[in-house]
Amino acid sequence: MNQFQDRIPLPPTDAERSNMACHFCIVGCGYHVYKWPERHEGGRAPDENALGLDFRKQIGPQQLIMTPPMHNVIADRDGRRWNIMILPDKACTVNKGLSSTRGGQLASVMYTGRGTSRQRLAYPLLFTGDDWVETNWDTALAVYAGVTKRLLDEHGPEALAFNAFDHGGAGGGFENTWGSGKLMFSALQTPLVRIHNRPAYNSECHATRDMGIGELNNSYEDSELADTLFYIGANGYETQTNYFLAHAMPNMRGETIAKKKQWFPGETAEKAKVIFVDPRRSLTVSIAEHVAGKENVLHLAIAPGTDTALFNGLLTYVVDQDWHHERFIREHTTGFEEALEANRLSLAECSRITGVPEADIVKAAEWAYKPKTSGHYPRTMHGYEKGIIWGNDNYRIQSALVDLVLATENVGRRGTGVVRMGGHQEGYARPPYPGSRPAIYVDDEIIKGNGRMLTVWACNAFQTTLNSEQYREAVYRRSNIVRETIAQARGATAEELVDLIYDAVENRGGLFVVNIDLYKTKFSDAAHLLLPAAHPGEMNLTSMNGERRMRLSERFMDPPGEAKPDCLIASDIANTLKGLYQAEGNSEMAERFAGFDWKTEEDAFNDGFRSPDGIDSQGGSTGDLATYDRLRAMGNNGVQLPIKEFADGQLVGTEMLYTDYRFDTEDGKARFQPAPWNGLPQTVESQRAKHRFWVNNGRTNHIWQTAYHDRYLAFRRDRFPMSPLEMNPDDAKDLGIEAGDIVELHNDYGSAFAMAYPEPDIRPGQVFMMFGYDNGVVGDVVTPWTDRNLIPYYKGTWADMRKVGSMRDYKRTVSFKRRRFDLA
Ligand SMILES: Nc1nc2c(c(=O)[nH]1)N[C@H]1C(S)=C(S)[C@@H](COP(=O)(O)OP(=O)(O)OC[C@H]3O[C@@H](n4cnc5c(=O)[nH]c(N)nc54)[C@H](O)[C@@H]3O)O[C@H]1N2
Ligand SMILES: Nc1nc2c(c(=O)[nH]1)N[C@H]1C(S)=C(S)[C@@H](COP(=O)(O)OP(=O)(O)OC[C@H]3O[C@@H](n4cnc5c(=O)[nH]c(N)nc54)[C@H](O)[C@@H]3O)O[C@H]1N2
Ligand code: SF4
Ligand SMILES: [Mo]
Repeated sequence: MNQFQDRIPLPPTDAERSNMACHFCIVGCGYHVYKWPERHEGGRAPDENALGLDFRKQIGPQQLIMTPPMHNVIADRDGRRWNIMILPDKACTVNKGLSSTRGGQLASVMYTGRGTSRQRLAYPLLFTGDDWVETNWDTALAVYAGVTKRLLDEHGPEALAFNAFDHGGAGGGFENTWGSGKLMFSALQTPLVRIHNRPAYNSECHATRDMGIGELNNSYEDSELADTLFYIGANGYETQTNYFLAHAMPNMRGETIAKKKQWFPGETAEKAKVIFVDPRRSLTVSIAEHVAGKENVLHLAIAPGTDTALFNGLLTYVVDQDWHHERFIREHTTGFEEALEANRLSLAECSRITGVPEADIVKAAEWAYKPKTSGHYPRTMHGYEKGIIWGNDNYRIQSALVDLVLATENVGRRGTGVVRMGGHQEGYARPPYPGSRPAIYVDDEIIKGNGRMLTVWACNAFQTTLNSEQYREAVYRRSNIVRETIAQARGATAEELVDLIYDAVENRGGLFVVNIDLYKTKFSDAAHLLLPAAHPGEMNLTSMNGERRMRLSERFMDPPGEAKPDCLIASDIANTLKGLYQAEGNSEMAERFAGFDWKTEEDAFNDGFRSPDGIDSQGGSTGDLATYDRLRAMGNNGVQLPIKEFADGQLVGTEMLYTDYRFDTEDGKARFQPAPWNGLPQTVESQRAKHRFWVNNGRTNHIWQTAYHDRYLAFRRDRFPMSPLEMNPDDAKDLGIEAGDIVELHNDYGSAFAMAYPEPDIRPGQVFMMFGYDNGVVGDVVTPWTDRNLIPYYKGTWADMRKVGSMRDYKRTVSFKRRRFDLA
């Protein structure tokens, strides 16, 4: 669809206005949704439009951000059509009125009932063996619950596999994690569950949690207060955009110096210094140089996967200089001496392993940890994300990083922190996972022929998992067995279909695949049943952002057709199963599926987030203080979890964790963990030894995740018709590759196709491919290696490259202009 038109109507004064936290990234920017009847509009005088602005003259710079993609005309179920406008909220402390290229198009991704938006699933779809047909919920649920029950009765829960979201924002939220979690863990009790972004049910942050430090421990404001901003494997401008623009950048410009002086009297306060640890010169590095001045930015372009060595070298140097905090270490931590002993690494060794000059390692240590002129310890905010989470041995790297942070007391003080920059918003409320740690490598089980039914819920591993070529191949092969069986069915009732499917998965190695999504996806190509879900805006949904700020995004429109919120799909499934067990007089099993009598998403919220005991929830013990009404009243600023109290009509939250030195361990002390440098894993090393290019991969500003909405938006699709692959121009020349050519990366695990995009900032022998796209999947060359807790090393694989050929259309229509902001 084309999002651009030459005029947009203004909301009239009586337009309905509701609150919405952007559904996409962790930052959760505040937006206002205006809704008013189609063919009406407000006037340009300030008392004639809902924004109260005077459009008869030029609006001031930065006074308002309003673009055509922020407007749309949507359809409700009764057929009435409405204008909607989704504008960033100036009063929201998160984004301060800013939008990003992704959140700025929220209105464009809402269901209009026309054009490409009709790609949204509106009714359950059943695959008849050769074609999809629309069906009703009764039939869909009878098939889903019927197969589930046969498997549960005759096999036990291990036959029931799930790929499931565990986050906030779209395809998540406290309501939906609770609904799906209660179904999977309390009712079905299956351990064969993997999370949307990794092949097992585990944590992205096992190490830091084991050390007593939760991963979201400060506020966005701490990036305004820090002396030094330390970005580790995080491309903040492209991936947490408005956090970077609204909080980090003002500090880089020196605009927060007065605030720092006020907060920390007597301490030296200057504009921020910025350190990046990233093998690649990212857009964020170039922007930071532009904003802060090159002399205030240090880019440590480490050799891929060598972060552990870098942190250990820094720790050793800092302790040798006596810049560590003895008193804090003594009183509030354990295990310092052992960790130091294990991690010790000389400057020379550190430099040799990481490829970073010794002088730069020393400079980083001085910027981040050397006492300031005023004698105070510097306040350094450490923000890390997928460069180390999906790095070489997640557990080891995080241990090494948190050791360094603890030694220098960069946690629990304002202006500091060691935090995930984050991916999605968070919204976790689930009963405990019934499996163990390490959990089950679910993808591997599926490849080996285990699991008989797979529910794919708001995620799409076909584009996003590791070793994805082999995974897809196994799922297609097993799914086809079921498809062929279904194709034989003539005039079969739902019950007869259940018997046929059961036979195919039980006796012939088949896999019954159900996809619960907004759209038909690449994964749906292997599915047999599709259930249509609703997303934020079409339901009320609560989530928290990267500073634990919880908001209610309000429903302002209907979902398409008969699509439903995920939590209510979960309750439908549970209630259908309960009915089946009751019908055969099995009250014990029926009881397991009790407790799903929810009418609305608010019922699910009250049952999960607000329920008092036994629940593994980010709500904590005071979650019950948060009601929908109270959250609605708190608007786009919401409340930072955990909630302290409800006083004077306000929910009172927590800005920073660990200011009281009570860490999340049994004795309340933070725990150092030994983390010696351990090289590359053998599986990865073997690819490195054989192949020419390190295949770095990750995000670009324009595209959200698997492009599930973006693929239908001409502006996005035309920008990247295929996954762009940034590569060094000399390497390109050497292989006879030009911008816009199609190339193939290949190694022992698979091959991935991409569109060449030469970029001088990419080092020779390295490439950067956009992850997760539907046209060119980098996961096809990612090895199956994981760390001890089954966390993948998505960023670490090597491959050879071949030119497939030239693509006339790409060359004609795609801009290959540099995406970096160059300083002359
Ligand atoms: N090589 C490589 N692989 C990676 C990564 C990497 O850096 N490199 N990163 C990993 C990371 S961090 C992530 S998060 C994953 C992302 O991997 P996925 O989670 O698989 O990708 P998404 O596009 O977020 O999938 C969301 C799906 O849910 C649907 N959806 C959206 N909203 C709703 C809703 O409200 N309800 C329902 N039922 N469906 C909805 C969308 O249409 C889409 O199909 O990829 C991981 N894989
Ligand atoms: N525009 C946009 N924003 C997004 C998303 C999106 O799809 N699009 N997705 C959201 C999600 S779910 C997530 S998880 C976040 C991810 O946010 P980020 O982690 O910031 O994004 P990535 O691009 O995956 O990876 C970050 C950086 O890791 C670097 N890297 C690779 N290998 C190494 C290494 O060995 N060491 C170090 N130190 N760095 C390395 C890469 O060069 C890259 O610049 O983004 C969120 N925001
Ligand atoms: S920065 Fe993230 S949350 Fe904010 S508007 Fe952009 S995508 Fe949405
Ligand atoms: Mo993510």
